[in-house]
Amino acid sequence: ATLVNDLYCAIHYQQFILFYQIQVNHHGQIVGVEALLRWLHPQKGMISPAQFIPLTEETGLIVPIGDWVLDQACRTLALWAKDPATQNLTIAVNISVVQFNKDDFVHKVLNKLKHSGANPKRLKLEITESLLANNIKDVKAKMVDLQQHGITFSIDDFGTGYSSLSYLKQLPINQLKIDQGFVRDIIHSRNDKSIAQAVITLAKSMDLQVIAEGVETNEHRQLLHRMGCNFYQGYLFGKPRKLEELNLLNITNV
Ligand code: G
Ligand code: G
Ligand code: MN
Ligand code: NA
Repeated sequence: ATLVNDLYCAIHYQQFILFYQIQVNHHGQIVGVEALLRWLHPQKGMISPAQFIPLTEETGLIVPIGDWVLDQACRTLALWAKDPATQNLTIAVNISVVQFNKDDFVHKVLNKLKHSGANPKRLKLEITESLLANNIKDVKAKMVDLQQHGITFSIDDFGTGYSSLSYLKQLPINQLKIDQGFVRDIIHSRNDKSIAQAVITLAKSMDLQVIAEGVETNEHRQLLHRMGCNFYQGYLFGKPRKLEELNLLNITNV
């Protein structure tokens, strides 16, 4: 059987798992998590979304799969709302362009929040610049609608896309995510450091939050902190894990 055929059955057979990776502030306190999809294939084992998301976008399967991800995230938020230790944490969910561009996307998200009882303010949607490459009017209308209900937006892989920067002032964006491709060699690469600094400066001057991903070492973290970055995500703080295996206690300064 091909991977596509297997994908059609994967939801029904409950082969998807949602992992969560923590995000911390400059004190090392957990502020939220990013939800990261995993596929536990019966023969091939754990498959990364990088290997199957493109296929789901071509086939439209990303829509039911994305629905499942949002349902899980909303359920977790509703659960966390009951505990003072977790009630302020956000969950960031990756949203594919295909998913966002569906006419009923806004309606669906709002319904899922309502149905689960999750606080919209704790849901963050991670979108990429590719979404902003066209039909900006339509995208803006949807984002504004969601934002007015309390949902926030983060631009994932910022700086790796092709879109113009002018959208930043037109859209209700809350956060820029520095791509891990700029963080990996930031200690030794002047170019990567310059780009990361430009993103941080841009974010600050526009009153946006900025988070660095792929933070693997203390050197990464300390340099980014000196550069003005206030939020971090990466293996230094924790790998993506199942909900049950997440350690949501504060991470002390490592
Ligand atoms: O966790 P990992 O590094 O394997 O993720 C690889 C890529 O898959 C990342 O770029 C991430 O944005 C994407 N991804 C992870 N989970 C989801 C999801 O639920 N929906 C979509 N559309 N993309 C996801
Ligand atoms: O593109 P996006 O940011 O949505 O995906 C994040 C991806 O990066 C996930 O697949 C996650 O597993 C991976 N990731 C998270 N932290 C680190 C890290 O510190 N180092 C590396 N190499 N990958 C990471
Ligand atoms: Mn992401
Ligand atoms: Na990214």
